[in-house]
Amino acid sequence: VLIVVIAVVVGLVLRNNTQQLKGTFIDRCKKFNVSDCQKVWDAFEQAYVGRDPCEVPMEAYDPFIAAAPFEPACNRMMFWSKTKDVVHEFTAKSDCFVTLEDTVLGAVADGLTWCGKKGSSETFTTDCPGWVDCVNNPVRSFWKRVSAAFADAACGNVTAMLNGSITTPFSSQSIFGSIELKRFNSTRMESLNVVMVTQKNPVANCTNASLKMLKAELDNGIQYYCKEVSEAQLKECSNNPQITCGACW
Ligand code: AVW
Repeated sequence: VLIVVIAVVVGLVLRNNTQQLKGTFIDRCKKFNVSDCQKVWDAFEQAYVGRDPCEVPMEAYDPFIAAAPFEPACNRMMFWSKTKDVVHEFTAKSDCFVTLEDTVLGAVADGLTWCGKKGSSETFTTDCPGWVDCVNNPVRSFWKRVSAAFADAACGNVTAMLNGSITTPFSSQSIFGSIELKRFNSTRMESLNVVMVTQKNPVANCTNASLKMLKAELDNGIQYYCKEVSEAQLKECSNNPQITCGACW
């Protein structure tokens, strides 16, 4: 028994970065009943392995998008900006809305850091460029590419959760503003429903100036609505799943 325990411990210590990230990726992938998660991993890895970690454009993940099975959930798709925690706390408790991170496309990499190196076939999880260190880094390009795919699929009535506790809830430089909003298409989409999440003393509401820019960028033919919802109200809704879907706002 002792020998087995020692062997397992040594094995764990020797597990390299590639295997750790791959393990997490494959485990998360399998939760979506994907038949060939190895194939999805291979397509993901080819985007950055052996490359300079500042020279990975978003197109490098095209094969990953092609390999990952993803079906749009019309009328339930949830976009967000500056509300990461509150939106996921909300969607985790019910199946009414689906964020990118709730799909296989986003779930496999949520919260992770990775990059490759020129001349190496390994995946590294430390000493990778940060979000703003260089534009074409593996993590930022990944989120741009999967966000584009998620927005391309947006259909029916779509929701976006924005932060009413900051002065500029909508930023045209965010992924939501620079990628997703631009790809919303009126042939598939009926409406964009902004949910402005507010706290006790809201800094911004639906009359906020930044929303004018959002409306101006929205494809003609997509209806625009905005509603203010307090964080307390959101919590109440997620604790009562039967009212979450239709009647929360
Ligand atoms: P966000 P987005 N430095 O809350 O609209 C480090 O602004 O962009 O929402 N990390 C960053 C930076 C930065 N300057 N900017 C963004 N990030 C990372 C996918 C960070 O992890 C979904 F479909 C932050 O928590 C949403 O609709 C996250 O990106 C949409 O994109 C979100 O930044 C949200 O992107």
